[in-house]
Amino acid sequence: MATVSDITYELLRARGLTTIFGNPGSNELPFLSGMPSDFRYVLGLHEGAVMSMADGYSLATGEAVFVNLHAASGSGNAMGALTNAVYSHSPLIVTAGQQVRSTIGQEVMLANVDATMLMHPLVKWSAEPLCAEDVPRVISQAIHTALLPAKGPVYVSVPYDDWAQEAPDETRHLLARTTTAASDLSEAQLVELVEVLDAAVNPVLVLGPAVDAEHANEFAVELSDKLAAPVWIAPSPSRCPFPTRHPAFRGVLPAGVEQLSHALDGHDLIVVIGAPVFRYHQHVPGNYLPDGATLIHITADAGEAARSPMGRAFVAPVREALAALAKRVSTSSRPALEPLADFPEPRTSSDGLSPDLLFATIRENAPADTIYVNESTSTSQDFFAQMNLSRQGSFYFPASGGLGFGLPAAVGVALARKRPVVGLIGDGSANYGITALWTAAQYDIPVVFVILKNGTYGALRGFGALLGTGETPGLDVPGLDFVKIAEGYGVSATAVSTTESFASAFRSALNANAPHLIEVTTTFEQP
Ligand code: TZD
Ligand code: CA
Repeated sequence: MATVSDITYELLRARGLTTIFGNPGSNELPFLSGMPSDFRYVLGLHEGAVMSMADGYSLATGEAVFVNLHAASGSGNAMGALTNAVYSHSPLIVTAGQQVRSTIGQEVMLANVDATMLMHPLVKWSAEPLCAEDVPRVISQAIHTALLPAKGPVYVSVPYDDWAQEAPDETRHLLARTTTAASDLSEAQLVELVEVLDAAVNPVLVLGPAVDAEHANEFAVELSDKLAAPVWIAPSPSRCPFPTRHPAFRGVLPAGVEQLSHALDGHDLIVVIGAPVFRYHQHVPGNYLPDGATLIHITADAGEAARSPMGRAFVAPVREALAALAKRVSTSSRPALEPLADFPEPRTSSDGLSPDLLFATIRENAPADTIYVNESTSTSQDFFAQMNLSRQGSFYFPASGGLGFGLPAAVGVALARKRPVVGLIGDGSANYGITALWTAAQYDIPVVFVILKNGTYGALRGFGALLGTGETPGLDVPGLDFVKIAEGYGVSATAVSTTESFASAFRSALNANAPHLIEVTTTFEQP
């Protein structure tokens, strides 16, 4: 007779979940001891890094990923990173080992007290099976729940002694189960949307991460071409949904109410696709919409639609909606948009590389299919102004703004994809996920980590200036030597401070086929 462990592993194999990201403790040993040899266990040294590596892997593959953490303490360590997975709709099956069933009530060491409540505010669903026999079904439910729209992380706590119990034969039905969802825009909705788009005098598209996640980038280009409509990326982007050198590309919308509606001034129709409306950041009150504008919102996430403060929302799969709209709208008689001007001339300085000079140098030296995982918070505008991102899946940024994503997510992305991966990580951000360097070294994962060393939490200085909070404690991060830190974790590293030395270190790192870290002295520019 098969055990709960046997059936669970069969189930994970049937769902393609054979790469497991984890950090173990005593509670997880019975699960780990049953792991078949065709599974790959990727060890992370801190649960925040484990979660972000898994997130990166899921973002790059578009698939569910299984995560195994230790009890409440390990789960707690992962929760900051989990906030990013929530807003990027990553279907992570987060599991944690629980103590022996009969002893949990005594609160023995490492019992996960009230386990289902722990991640409850963040995940789509959390559970602890009511008996051992139900463990495989609960894990099956977790996988299907994570993957049904809108996708997102789930949490399951499994007691120590459940894995060795016998699984009832009927459990085998789980192996062949599938769940699919269908809820395309109706014919009537499509007709109405096409009418609105065709009638607009000066429409604008605002695209979000779901366009990239659903591989709908080309439909977005087709729609903007037919409408001769400019395209903005929705504020605080976690992915790049549109080619940044296309004539229609206008940049990333600012994340303040006032500035955002100002940027959209003059448009009578604003069509937001695959993004929340809107993910503001700096609180600068103002009018939500420019005068005379109507907003249409298309998203697969009903919660996202419901919580918006304005607009008419259509809850539907983004890829299908974009494809249908691109096909059906009339080709506009407005003139085609002019090609973009050349890249802006980068600033130069004797104190180090300006961020835009760094990005220009990266653009000139990296292969066109490079994937950038960015966690350099004060330099986003320079990044989008200087980079030529043209392919699906070329850019990732922490979706909730929780730092500690970038460095480990770059490792997860590189594990999942054959394309070159460059992590652009601030000298502040790097510290929250630094232990992923060890995983990159041990598993020989070829990421080029570029640490932008400006000595400060630059974005917070930018906020301070914008919001008028003046000089505050806790904003500088001097005294960090990332070459030594990287070498301590087993990753070779170089420190540079000129364009030429950066370009040469960067080129050899790209060719190394092994992880390498480049610490580059950068200037701080007020964002
Ligand atoms: N802690 C966590 C987990 N997430 C956060 N977002 C912050 C703290 C606050 N924070 C920001 O929002 S940006 C930032 C902090 C500390 C500065 C990051 O500094 P950096 O990049 O060196 O990585 P810049 O370019 O110098 O801003
Ligand atoms: Ca910094």
